[in-house]
Amino acid sequence: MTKLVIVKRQLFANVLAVLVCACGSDASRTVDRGQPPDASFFNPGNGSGGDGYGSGGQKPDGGTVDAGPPPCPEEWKACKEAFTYPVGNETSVELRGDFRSDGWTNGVAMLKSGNAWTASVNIPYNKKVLYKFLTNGTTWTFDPAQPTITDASNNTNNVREPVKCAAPLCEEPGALAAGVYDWRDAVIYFVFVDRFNDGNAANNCNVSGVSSSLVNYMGGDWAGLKKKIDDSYFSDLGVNTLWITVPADNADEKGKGAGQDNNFYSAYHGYWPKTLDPKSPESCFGTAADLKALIASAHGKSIKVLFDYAMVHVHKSAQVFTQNPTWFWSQYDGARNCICGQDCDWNTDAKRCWFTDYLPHWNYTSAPARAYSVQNAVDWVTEYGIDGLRLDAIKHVDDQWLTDLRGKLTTDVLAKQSPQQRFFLVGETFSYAQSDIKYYVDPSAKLDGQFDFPERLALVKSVLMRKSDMSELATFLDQNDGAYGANAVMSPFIGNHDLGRVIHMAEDAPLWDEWSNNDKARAWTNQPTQPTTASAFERLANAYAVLFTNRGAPLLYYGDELGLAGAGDPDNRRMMPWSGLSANQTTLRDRVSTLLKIRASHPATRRGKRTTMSVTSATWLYKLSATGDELYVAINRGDVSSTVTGLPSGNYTELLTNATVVGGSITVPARQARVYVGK
Ligand SMILES: [Ca+2]
Ligand SMILES: [Ca+2]
Repeated sequence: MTKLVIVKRQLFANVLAVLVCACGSDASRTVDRGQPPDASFFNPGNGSGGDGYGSGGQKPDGGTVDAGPPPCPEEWKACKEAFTYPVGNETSVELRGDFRSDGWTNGVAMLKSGNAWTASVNIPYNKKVLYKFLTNGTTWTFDPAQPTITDASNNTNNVREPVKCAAPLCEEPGALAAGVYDWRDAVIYFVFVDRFNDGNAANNCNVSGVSSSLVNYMGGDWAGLKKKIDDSYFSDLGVNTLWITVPADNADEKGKGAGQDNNFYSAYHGYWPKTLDPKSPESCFGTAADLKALIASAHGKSIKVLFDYAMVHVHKSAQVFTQNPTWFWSQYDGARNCICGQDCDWNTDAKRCWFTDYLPHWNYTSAPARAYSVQNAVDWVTEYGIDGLRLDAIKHVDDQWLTDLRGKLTTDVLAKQSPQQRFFLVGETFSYAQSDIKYYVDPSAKLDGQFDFPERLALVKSVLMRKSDMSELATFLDQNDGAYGANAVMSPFIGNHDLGRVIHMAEDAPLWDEWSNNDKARAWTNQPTQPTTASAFERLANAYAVLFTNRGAPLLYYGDELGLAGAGDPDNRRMMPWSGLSANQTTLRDRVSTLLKIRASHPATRRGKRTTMSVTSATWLYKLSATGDELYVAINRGDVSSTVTGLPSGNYTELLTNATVVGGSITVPARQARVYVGK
């Protein structure tokens, strides 16, 4: 089984096209999207892992209060069991075994009581346990009262046959100490500050000579965002974390796009930092006091705040560059003009090439440069008391910068907290290869997680574009769930600021796919109008039903809760509409809100174990279970009503329609999701 999984992962990594990131420069959108992966992108077949409902004796409780213990995934159940060893002339005895993941290396010290050494430990429910005793810290000894078993490698252990205790404990993996925020509970919303809400016309900026109003400042600011926080827009929507664009002061001049892009842009996006001082943030968005007020409002509503942090480069007008040129790579490398995508390569020169000729790339092999930059990131954190950072284009900085940052956050920020929180570092590596993304994920030394581009692709292909089967999505997600390590908190998403707006991929005839670049072709001219057919909105709602009932800290790109229209960058950054919404748009937003309320009240959606009950080309029914919580999610991405099998007998409340439903075969209308909880 293990071998099969490894083979599949290697296959997965091999067939995926690796993408090159120009993310964050915003001088250019020359992302090379590579070649489309072939049909084996998804590992087809064997999508229905459902093993029915009867194995654990768990059933909907029929509405009675005392119907038995709360539901618990089989894998989390444990039984408290006593182990004993007869007292001899030894001075210490440890119990070691596979009753827990580190049980062979970290023993449980046994206590001497009368004629026996004893230890009471939690062992997995209904699973065979192998164990031995270590006496005096040196000698392996067997339990004389229990049988032994010798494996093919000639290792002999005691064996305890599977135990089914009457009242098993439920031990959730990854549970945190009281008072420590669990980032698996986060729902992130990306606020593109300049495009969100203009709360103060007096601070509006205008850069002359840019190619379109789409790439000039539009007036959004921190006061406008604060107003929406205060008006409970995010609380009503179900969002509890905001990622806001880079707050550092940016260059005030125009800049030409990189490479073949001859358009002129402004720094409305925040990725051309000029003044790094946290006390003097971008005046086009407000004052330091405005930014602090925004954060106070957010925290007052239990909303966390992540700043976007741009650490790959500064603008050439930055004083830190003009005064410390050796802290930056030279634009010229001998004979080469080291611009990414020109004489230097986006990949092989990733950590030194300039995105364009006015964006000097930090040289983090220089210790003083690295120390200055890391200190600056920490200064932003402490000045504003934020909860995490989103790190732009992480593959373009040396690893040492990231590990230094993690270390300094631990010593300078977390060490002063009680209890110590988890400072959330989420990165962006624009790739559909899990291996590229995973490289930076290590909550103890690097990132807590990254945006999950492979999951995004799977969701878009199956639910929005209907190009691949739901069974392929199920198989992909089963493999993807553990792909980044047990402690990672990945951020799955559907849309972001570098991709054409996803509503157009959900239309009856999608306007572009992942590989055609047609979203870019319409970014400046022939821009798409707002879709009006309900079907596109229903498909997007369906994708959200999957996104919001699965693990990770999901990301919602501003406007995508309304199915906002737009081609590729820069048309994917239109001003957020606050009036004139269609019924389809408000219905979609209401559905997002309902799904996020379900997510908030059901831990099984955030950290539960998922089991496929039935899956076909167009439908998927899965069970989610966590300690004391169990629900079923049915998705029909097809354009006709479908019968879905696998919902166990019993009575349920369907949470999206408030209907009472009887288990068995259920009917799910075209392009709809359903969420069932036992009554
Ligand atoms: Ca403004
Ligand atoms: Ca500025």
